[in-house]
This record gives sequence, C-alpha cells and structure tokens, in this order.
Amino acid sequence: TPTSGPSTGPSTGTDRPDVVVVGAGFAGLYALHLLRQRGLDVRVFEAGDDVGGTWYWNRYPGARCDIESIFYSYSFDEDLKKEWQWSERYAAQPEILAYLQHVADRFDLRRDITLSTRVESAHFDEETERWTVTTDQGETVSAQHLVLGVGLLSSTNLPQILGRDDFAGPTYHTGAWPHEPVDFTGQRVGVIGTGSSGIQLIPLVAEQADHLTVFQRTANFSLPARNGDPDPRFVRKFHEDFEGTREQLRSSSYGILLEPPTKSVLEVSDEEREATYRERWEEGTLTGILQAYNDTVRNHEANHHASEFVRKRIAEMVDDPQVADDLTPRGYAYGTKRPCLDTNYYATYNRDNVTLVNVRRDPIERITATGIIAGGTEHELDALVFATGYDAMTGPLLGIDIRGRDGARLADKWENGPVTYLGISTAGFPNMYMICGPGSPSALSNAVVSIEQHVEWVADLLTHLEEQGIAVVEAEPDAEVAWTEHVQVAGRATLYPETDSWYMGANIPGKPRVFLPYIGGVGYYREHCAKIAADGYPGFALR
Ligand code: N01
Repeated sequence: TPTSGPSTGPSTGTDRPDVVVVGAGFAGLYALHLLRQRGLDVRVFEAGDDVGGTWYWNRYPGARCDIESIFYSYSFDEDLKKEWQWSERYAAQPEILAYLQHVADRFDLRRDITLSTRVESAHFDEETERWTVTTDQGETVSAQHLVLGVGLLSSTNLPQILGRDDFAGPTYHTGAWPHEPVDFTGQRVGVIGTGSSGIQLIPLVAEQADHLTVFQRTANFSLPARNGDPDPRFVRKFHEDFEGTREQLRSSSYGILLEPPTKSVLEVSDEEREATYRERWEEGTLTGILQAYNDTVRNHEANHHASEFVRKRIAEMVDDPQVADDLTPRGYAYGTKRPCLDTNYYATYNRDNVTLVNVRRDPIERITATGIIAGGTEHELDALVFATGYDAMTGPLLGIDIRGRDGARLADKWENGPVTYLGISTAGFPNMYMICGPGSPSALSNAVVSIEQHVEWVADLLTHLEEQGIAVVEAEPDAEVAWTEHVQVAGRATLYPETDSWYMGANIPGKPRVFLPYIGGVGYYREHCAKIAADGYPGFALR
C-alpha cells in the first residue's frame, strides 16, 4: 500500500549505506525495492527531479513504448501487475512515467532516493574495500556495493555539425525535452534524425507546425503500430495464470510472448511467406516480421524477403515517387538497425507542409542562425529538433568517473570496447554491478524483463555474500575475456556487425566498433546466469 508521497531527500540519509544505486528508472527502482527487502541499507541517487529515468527525460511529442505495455512493465509483484490497467496497447510517456511514480509510492521507495543529484564519481578504496561515491551536490557517501542502473540510452548524442551552436531559435534533443509544453504552431521546424524517436515525433510535429523539414541520413524500416486498446488476451493471460505467463516471458528470446520461429524463410512457398508477412504486418508488433522466420537476421537471402516486403509497403503509402524512394531503406539488412513502430509516419510525407531532405544526396553543409544549408539550399527554420540518438550502452557508464583497483579508470580499461563478465561485472572493479551492461541481452530484449533478471541475480549474489561472510566479489580476467569473446562470436553469427548502428557503436565518431548487446536470447542467458549462481559463482573471485 502507498505509504509515502513525494520527497526530495532520503529519510534514512546514511552516508555509509550497504549499497549505492545510481539511477531511479525501471532498474534503480526495482533494485532499491529488492535489496531493501533483502535487509540491505540502500541509497539511490537520481539526476532527474523525479523518478522515471528514460520516461522522465523523453517527453517529446509521440514518445511511447513499442513493446506492449502489459509486457513492458514489472512482473515482480502479482498485485501490482493485476491492479495497474494500461489505457493503451502501447502507452505514451506520461502514462509510463505515472506508472513508475506509482511504483515508487506504492513500495515506499522515495525515502531512500535523492533526486536532482548526479553521481559524478565512484572510486574503489582498496583499504576499506568500499566505494566512495561523490555527487554534484557535494555529497560523499561510502558504500560496500555499487549498482549502476544508469540506462542504455541516456547519454544524448548531439552531432558535431558545423555551426551547430549558431542557430538563433530554440533547439531540442528528444532525450532532454522541456517539461513545459512546446508549441510549434506557426513555426518552421527542422528535425534531424529518423530513428525510433524521430519516427514517433515527426507525425505530431507535422500536424502542429507551419512547415516541417526532416533531415534524413539513413532511411529506417518502420511498421505500423496499430495502437489501440490493450490486447484483452494478454491481460486475461496474466490474470488467469500469472506465474506461467511470467515464466513464458522470462524464458523467451526477447522477453515478449511470441512463439519462436521454427522455419527458414527459404523453405516456404512464395504464397506462404507473403501470407505470413501480411498477417504480421497487420498485427502491429516490433518483431512480428523479424521473427516470422528463424533466419531473418542470419542470412542475406532470407533477410532480403523481409526487407522487400516492408519496402513495398512504404512505396504504397507515400504518394511522391521520389520521396518514397528516399524513404526506402537500402544497404543494410532489416532488423540490424533497431526497427521502429509508428503511427502515420510514412503518410506524414504526403502532407503539403512536410519536406524530406535526403542528406546522403544533399549533405548538411552547416547550421546557420536561421536554418540549415544542405546540398546548397538553405532551409529556413524557427526551431530545430535533434532526434540524433545516444552514446548507447557504454556512454552512461563512462559518463561517471569510475575508478577501480589501483585507481584504474573504467574509461581506460574500455578504450578498445567494453569487457564484461555477463554484462554485469568487470575485473578490477570489485562489488560493482551493471544493470543491463554491455554484453547482456538488454538492448535486444524487452528491457523490463532483462532488468528484473539482472536485479534479481545481483540481489541473490549479495545475499550469498552476506550468508557466507564474503566481503568482496570480482569478475576474473579469464572469465570476462571468454564472455566478451562469446558475445562477439554470437554477434558474428548474425548480420548485425555489418551495419552501422548504435548496437555497434557506429553512430558515435571514434567509438570502438564492437557488438554491444548479447544476442543469445533472454531465456538462454537467464539459464546461464542461474547456473553460474547455482555452481557457486565460477568466474568470480569471492573473498
Ligand atoms: O536514436 P537513433 P533514437 N546528421 O540512434 C541520425 C530506443 N527508443 O533516439 O542512422 C544526420 O536510433 C541518425 O542517422 P543514421 C530504441 O532502442 C525506443 O531515435 O546514423 N543525421 C538516425 O536517423 C532506439 O533504437 C523508443 O545515419 C544524424 C537518428 O539521427 C534508441 O532508443 C523510442 C546525425 C538517430 O537515431 C535510439 O533511438 C525512442 C548527423 N550528424 C527511442 N547523427 C520506443 O520505445 C545522427 N543522425 C518506441
């Protein structure tokens, strides 16, 4: 039952907690709840002025989840799952934020969360075997354990475009949207970027603005979301068999309820393939077509069928053949850049007040005080939106000055790419746990299911340490090298590494090119982690 309202500071307020958790989004909130239940003294620091993480910051028009809300929500508490009713199949940002605020209140979490406070550094002190954590508010605390729930996509990317800071009008990044409503009425608005964020935002800005100019570098594959009421079959399923449904999610490949494909697309007839794709297209899910056959992201010929199907649909939806051609994704395999779900995205380009600039043909030369010059033409703008994404997965971790044994910096250790054991731990940084770190399925899954698995695994580990009187746990170098290689080998069995995407770090100039998430599947990964725990944590030094 709810026991506390909003508060801006901790009521326990200790400067020597057992655990410091960084971040109060889906990961940090659950970590606080569960670790507290295990009897640990926990402090959470959150940079935002409220809980919510991703769903606190991403307030741009059209922001909503693209995994059905009934699955994209916690499953650790049966009552919570059954009580909360989503108003839509894919809930919008205000509702997801309200849900996380509700969770914070319902489980009395706020008293241990310090808001409006960014963790600047975390240094491991070898003498005390504790982490010294400092914040931008001048607070220093000492904790035995450090849990990093900083998110995968929370470090915004503002590209270095010539003249970027010369623009005289307001500029926005989708991931740091203002809290007060932004009104584009009567304005000429520019949007750079056509990833998931741009694709959600563009239709709504087009409806409001006088004119919208979209600057597209890479055309994306997007499927219609067919948002509406929550699917009653799934709601019922959770009500009738909570545990069984939860188990199904946890043992699935992506953390959603979708039968795993058993057939190759190459073994079915043209008619069967077309009918299956059609059916999946009508369903409106992120992975429907991607997961229709088992080789879509493993084989170019198989992928070509899925890619062509979506390309044809784009051509049908866009009136102007040149614009349709520019919106048609080519040169990379469908699915290897994260696909999108949209509402009216392609039809938006049929509006008179929308211009598409293909910056591969007409490169952006510079931003000026009054607009953007691309391909020799100046596009005059009153406001500019950067939907240009994130320094994914490693950016949020390396944004904190993290130092382990011998003062070694995590940023130096990961100079050539992240090295982790299970995406949770990294050698030389004892008692530090990443929630959905690089090398975990996270980015290739329903993040909430992955977060719950990590938080529960870490909580079990801390309970084990407590019971055994062990003070320090640390990944062993051999184990992390083997795991990191396994993650890359699994990636190389797919088409992902061929594509320039944030999965590969390719969207950030100078970032090492490695496949950041683990593609072994949520269910397999969970079993693997569980076996490591059951076997007494091989690959970890415990003392
Ligand atoms: O970011 P992105 P996002 N000049 O990196 C372009 C999740 N998410 O915020 O593809 C011109 O995907 C860039 O072009 P290119 C989801 O996991 C989920 O949209 O690099 N363009 C691209 O078009 C998603 O994948 C939801 O050639 C430049 C765009 O900016 C992830 O977050 C909603 C440029 C960036 O796309 C990130 O999505 C939103 C430049 N210099 C986000 N630099 C849902 O749940 C970059 N671009 C629905």
